[in-house]
Amino acid sequence: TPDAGILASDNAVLRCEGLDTVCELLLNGRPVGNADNMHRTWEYEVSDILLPGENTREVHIASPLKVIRTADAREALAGTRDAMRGFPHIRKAHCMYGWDWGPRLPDAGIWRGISLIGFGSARITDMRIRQKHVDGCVFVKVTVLPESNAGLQVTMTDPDGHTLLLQPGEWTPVTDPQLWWPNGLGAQPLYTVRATVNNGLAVVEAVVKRIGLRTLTVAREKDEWGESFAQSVNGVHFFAMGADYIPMDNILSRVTPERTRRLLEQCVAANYNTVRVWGGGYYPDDFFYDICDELGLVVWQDFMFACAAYRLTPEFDASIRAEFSDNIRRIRHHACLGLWCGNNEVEWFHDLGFAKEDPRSRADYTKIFEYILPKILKEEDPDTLYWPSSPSSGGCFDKPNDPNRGDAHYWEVWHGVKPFTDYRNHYFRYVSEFGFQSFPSMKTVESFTLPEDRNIFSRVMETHQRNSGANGLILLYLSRTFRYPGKLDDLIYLSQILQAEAIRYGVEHWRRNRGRCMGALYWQLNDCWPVASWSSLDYFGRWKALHYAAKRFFAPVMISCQETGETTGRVAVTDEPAPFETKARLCVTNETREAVSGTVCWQLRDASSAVIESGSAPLTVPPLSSVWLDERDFSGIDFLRDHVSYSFDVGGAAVSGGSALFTAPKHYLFEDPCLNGVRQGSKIIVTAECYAKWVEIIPDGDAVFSDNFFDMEKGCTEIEILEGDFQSFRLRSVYQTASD
Ligand code: BMA
Repeated sequence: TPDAGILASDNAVLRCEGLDTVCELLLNGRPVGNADNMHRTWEYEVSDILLPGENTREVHIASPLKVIRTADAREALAGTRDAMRGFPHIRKAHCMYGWDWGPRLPDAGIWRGISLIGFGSARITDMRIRQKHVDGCVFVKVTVLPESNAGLQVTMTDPDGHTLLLQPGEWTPVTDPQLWWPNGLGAQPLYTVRATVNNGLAVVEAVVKRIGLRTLTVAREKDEWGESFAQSVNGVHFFAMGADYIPMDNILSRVTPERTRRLLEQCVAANYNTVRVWGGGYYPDDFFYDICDELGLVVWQDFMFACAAYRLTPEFDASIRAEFSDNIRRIRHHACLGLWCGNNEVEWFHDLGFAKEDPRSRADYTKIFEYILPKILKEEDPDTLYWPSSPSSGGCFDKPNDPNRGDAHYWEVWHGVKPFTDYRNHYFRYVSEFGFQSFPSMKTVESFTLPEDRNIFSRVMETHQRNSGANGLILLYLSRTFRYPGKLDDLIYLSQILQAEAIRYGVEHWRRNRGRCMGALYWQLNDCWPVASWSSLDYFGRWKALHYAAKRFFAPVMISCQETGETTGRVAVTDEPAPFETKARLCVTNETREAVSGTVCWQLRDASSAVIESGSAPLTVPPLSSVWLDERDFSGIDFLRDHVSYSFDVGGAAVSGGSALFTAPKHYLFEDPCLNGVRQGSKIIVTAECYAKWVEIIPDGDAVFSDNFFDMEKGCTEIEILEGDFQSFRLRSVYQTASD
């Protein structure tokens, strides 16, 4: 039922922000239009059809399976086999047709709001906000379309509530600008820009957008290794730390602002400064970007194309152009927007020859991602970097995954079965994907299994593992690292430790080599259903070991150890039996804008925790840099019994620390740490009688702790309960998981 205002307006439009996907709309039985792209907004003029009182709206949606099957029968397009054949034909989130972590559930429906809008000549069709930073001064220019709007007023309110009047279309200086920074580098002050049209009696149109004053781009400079790729905020190059984000739910309407905020807050809790919105899903809702603005999470934004070849028919061309403009206009003003990226792995897909059955596809690729899209962006958002693909070296199929230029996806650990230590052979300029799978926690497994299904090779559990061969890969890496576990629960725990260790190896190495490498985004942050996957937070938001590890290896000030030992020399004990060295080199990385002074402490200890040798040294780490300490030679130690523990202490307390073995954990002669834990208010005090590795506190409900899956020496450790709904808990470490 339209209100009187709408009926009295000159124009009435039905605005549909999410139609999924191929459909026809009817109002009062009369056709008003069609739609075929879920990623864009559709508007239909309905003034002639609208009636006073009740109106009937119908949306007839075609089967998303029939649509792709018919199109693919006409012309087959190459695409990843993890999704249903034909998925590149339709502008619908690819992963709805399945992915190597998602089910094949291409549902359909109205997935975002539909509204009826009435307006006269005063409608604001677009508001664009640009900013210029010159010698510490910030200028803002707001352009409102159509420019002919009479009675237009534009204001900007600063974070303290002071309002400034802006002249539309003019550059206006901002006094005392408060700059926006990513998480870990500074605060996130936000300004509100408001455009209103007053017809003399009342405000008839209002558009409000929130911005942050900052420059945000990617620095690409020629250097001794090739060409850098470093995110840069307000002129400061920073190391990007975070992960790749996929749709949060297979049922799209379940994604709420509350769930999104919760997910993104967990990113901040793990010290992220960046998230990459991966191109096989959909463009997130406005609230996603609002929350990223507030939390200081820089967004690497892919356009929605992934792992496929596309055919640029005239209809497809028109459809994606509209999709690009809609989404660029919707997202471009956000403080968090770090860069636009054409697609996920499509340039690489062609370069690897995966589109070979499709000779036109290279030409179509070039036209879409190196002509149409950059041209639209030049018009609509020239201030944000456009990067043609991920990974890419800048386009033209010129070695898209070159380690010395642009961003890289590195999958030799995991898909290529290389050992974790292989990360250290690669420096990359910015790693936008690398990952390792694990099983979700036992509680999550229980949510989709019956007791008789609780075996990773059961039919139900295999259905919740979408990457063929992945269970075998987990077991292979397990065999290289741990002793054979006795129970599913321990297997899950060890799979999570493997995952955390894999990613830690990579990130610590790249942060140690900060400057050459300037970003590490692991695959992947989250899940869209309960599944075995590369995520660090499972579908229910439960922290896997990797998320706790991320909190440590993404800590703004982090100490890490580059050890040399049996595992860096050979994968299996039967490999080349030449003697290997036992050495360790510590490094402290500071990703803040202030220098940090403290003390580096290390101890060589045996399995009982007894100190064999130790040392400490004061160290000042300049802002945004890594400082290596001298390498220490531990030759002659008992590498099966001895390990190194280390910490960086500031003001008497360790801000970062860890321990390193010189052999695989399965061969280290762990002793029983006799773990004991006591709850004291909001804390759990854990005591160990000797060295304990990857200590897990396992509550009987859900909880988030200040740390978990941590290493400790003989003594006690205080762990904070940050969130918790549990009665009791138990403890385990790797010592307890070996079966007889
Ligand atoms: C990358 C991603 C995804 C995939 C992941 C794991 O290529 O872009 O397509 O889920 O690898 O295989």
